[in-house]
Amino acid sequence: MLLGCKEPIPKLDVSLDERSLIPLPRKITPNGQTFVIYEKTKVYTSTDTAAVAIAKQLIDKIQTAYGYELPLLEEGYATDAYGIYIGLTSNTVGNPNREAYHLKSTSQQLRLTAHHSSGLSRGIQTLYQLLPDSIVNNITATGPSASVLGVPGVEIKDYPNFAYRGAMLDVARHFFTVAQVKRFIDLMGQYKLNVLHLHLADDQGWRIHIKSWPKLTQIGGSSSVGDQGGGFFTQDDYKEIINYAMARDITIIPEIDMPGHTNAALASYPELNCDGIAPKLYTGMKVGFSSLCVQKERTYEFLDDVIGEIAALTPGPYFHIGGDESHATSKKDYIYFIERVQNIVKAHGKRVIGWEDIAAAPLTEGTIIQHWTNPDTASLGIRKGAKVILSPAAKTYLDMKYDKDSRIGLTWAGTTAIDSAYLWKPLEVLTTVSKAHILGIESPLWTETVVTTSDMDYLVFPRLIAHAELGWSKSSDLSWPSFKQRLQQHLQRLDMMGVDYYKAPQLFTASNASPQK
Ligand code: TNX
Repeated sequence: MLLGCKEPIPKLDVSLDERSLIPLPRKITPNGQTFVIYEKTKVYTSTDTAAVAIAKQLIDKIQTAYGYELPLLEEGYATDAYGIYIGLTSNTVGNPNREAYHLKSTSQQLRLTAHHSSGLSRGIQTLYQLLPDSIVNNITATGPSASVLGVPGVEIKDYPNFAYRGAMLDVARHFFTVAQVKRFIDLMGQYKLNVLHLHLADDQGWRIHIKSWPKLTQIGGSSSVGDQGGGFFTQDDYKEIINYAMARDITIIPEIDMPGHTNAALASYPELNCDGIAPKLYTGMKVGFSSLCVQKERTYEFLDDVIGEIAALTPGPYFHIGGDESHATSKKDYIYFIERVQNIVKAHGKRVIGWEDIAAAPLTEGTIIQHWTNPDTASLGIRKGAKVILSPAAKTYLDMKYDKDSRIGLTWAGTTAIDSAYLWKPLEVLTTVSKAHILGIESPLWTETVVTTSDMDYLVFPRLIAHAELGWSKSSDLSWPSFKQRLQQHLQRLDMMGVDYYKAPQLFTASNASPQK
């Protein structure tokens, strides 16, 4: 106890075993002490805006869950009084990675430091996992909860295995609102994922307003799979999503899939069709039947406008051009098209990402391919100099069923149980690849069978959590029994957040309440 304190700091003894850390940090050294947070605990920050922002996030989170506001002090960071310290420092993790962070708790202090703001964004998530599960509560919804919080004493030095750790949300087959996307960002961010790829246009719907081509959303935004209503993001909506993600250090990657997967655009503007006739809106689930008219100059004026407007709204470095399953485009046309579009994207200052299919075309410098189904095609792209994002369908496609009885989902790539989603080696997916070629992992949620938030939760969780650990944690530390145990412990937190995850029988043993499908 510090001399001079008017009242004693409450006492609490919390063991690290009571907390579940996912993804597993690199280096964890418990010290047997407990840091106690209660309403008088001061939060000190370095003068950096990033440190202040993270401190405010922590204070907000505690206020939302427990109803009291910790005092924030932008002075006194250099002292060593009892308190929480959040700051940018020189590198104390021993790894230059921008997401590296150092977290240390003793009975006297809780310190979160990093040499880059991204490290603070990742580290704060670890701190939330070191707090009781009730940290996810909303006090106005749940009533008063415990107000003295114990953080187990530990030193953590942590940084990611892969730089790119993403999820994809298809808002084209079914539309999801800004609120649903924000909720998704919050959930994925808890597991240190740092990219959200938005699949913004497909045969069944065009979901982002383009001022120079307004019928894209007026007409093309009105449909969905099964004719279950449409929807689209205004440019302000899109900016709102971007800003929300940015505050959590998550990059948004917009995708406009082309030249195939474009029926919604073709239905909106007859001039984009080679025969000048607009097809009907499409509400089925087939792929590979539509194509922009590759030979028409108007097509490239259209794309220059669309890519230009979206690129101008997007602070992240990437623009995804899709390029998959263009079965209605001749190979010659496809190659010509992909070459031209890469140049348009570059002219708007963005780096191109495309599904692995684009490896059939010459790839401009810096183009990234996203592997999904054919390792040979992906390897061809790598030989052409591309880096790769790994989304092997049989392991990472969140829209695959867990087993044949899953209530929604597809099965074209097989079924993917939770252990299967965890048990694969990113370095072994493509034989011709070394770690230097791999940017990271992305888990796509295609939404042909996904309509509600509950549907989304069911397919995404807990598999996305498994992928997050594969992307972040040291590969030699990965262990299914350890992950399974931590995940089982973490389920209560998902329950408290109202996440309607799949209650996989394999996660419920005799000692752990029984599941229902
Ligand atoms: C394949 S993955 C597609 C999507 C579908 C998905 C369904 C990819 C590049 N194309 O158009 O939605 O399968 O799993």
